[in-house]
Amino acid sequence: MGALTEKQIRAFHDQGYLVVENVLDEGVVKAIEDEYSELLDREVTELFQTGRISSTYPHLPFGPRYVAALSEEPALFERVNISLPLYNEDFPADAKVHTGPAVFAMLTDPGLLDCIESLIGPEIQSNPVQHVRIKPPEESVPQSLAELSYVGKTTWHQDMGALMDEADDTEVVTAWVAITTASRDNGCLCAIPGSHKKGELVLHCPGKGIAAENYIPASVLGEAGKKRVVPLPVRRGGVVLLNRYTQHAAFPNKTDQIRWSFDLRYNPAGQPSGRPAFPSFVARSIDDPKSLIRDAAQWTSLWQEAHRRILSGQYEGPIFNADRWSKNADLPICA
Ligand SMILES: O=C(O)CCC(=O)C(=O)O
Repeated sequence: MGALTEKQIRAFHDQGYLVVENVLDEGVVKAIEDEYSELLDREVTELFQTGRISSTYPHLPFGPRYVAALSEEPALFERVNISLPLYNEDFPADAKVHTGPAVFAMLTDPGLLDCIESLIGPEIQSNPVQHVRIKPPEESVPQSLAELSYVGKTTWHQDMGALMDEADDTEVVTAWVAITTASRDNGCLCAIPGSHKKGELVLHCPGKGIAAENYIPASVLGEAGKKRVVPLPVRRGGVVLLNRYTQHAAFPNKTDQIRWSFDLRYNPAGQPSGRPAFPSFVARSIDDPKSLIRDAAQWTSLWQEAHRRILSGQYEGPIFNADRWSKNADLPICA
């Protein structure tokens, strides 16, 4: 049964976004923090043992420890992500994807799936376009990651623009989950109300430093668009739901603490995900309960298999749809 009221569903369809507080129980959020503390501990130990960082920073709490290790080894962000890397070239044989039980519990959380069910019905597939974004205070972001939205700034975009064309008719919904309370000061999302209504992609430019960071140029956003920007603060455990065409971005983190979120995506079961290299799974189903993935071990093996197929060349296509916007690189509007 869906969790959202008629009024909330109407607001989502009118505005293209909806902030829902108190979706995840404190226990679910705390389990993620504990799991990530252990993950960070393992990662910094390995980085230290292989001489890539000068200390494991054992006495620091999670946020400062992550920031300290990241400043020495920017690749750390990729080692804690819940996705494999998005590039084909030089795909790392030892690429990591974090698929722990606490993250799986969040992905399949009944309260979260109830919200999604209100929007797309009860046959729900977890879409593998998903990331963790642990954002340091702006001045502590390593220079090489400043343009990368996992760590640094998030420019204006529509989520549909990051998918392969195969997903053009897919009704994917983004669920942006706050692990730390997100405020305007620490870099919450912001959106332009109603910007999804045409149901089409506007022009994006390929990112300047990082091509995969597609952005909508200021002139396409227009003065009117910029004036209508709405900040979307949300407390820890709350969720921001986004239509696939909603134009949105995130504010920079101006505080001295990390800002931590996960962005997850769900689509009606059976629709293409837009990232065929990576595994989708059925998270809720009445019609076909046998198709459900029920634990993190099963989910982990799906990612392991995806990794193997990419490395062996069995998966031959691009991982990310770079072609969608790269052709715009020379347009004056993208200069
Ligand atoms: O958290 C962020 O900075 C950006 C997330 C985002 O834009 C998304 O999930 O589509």
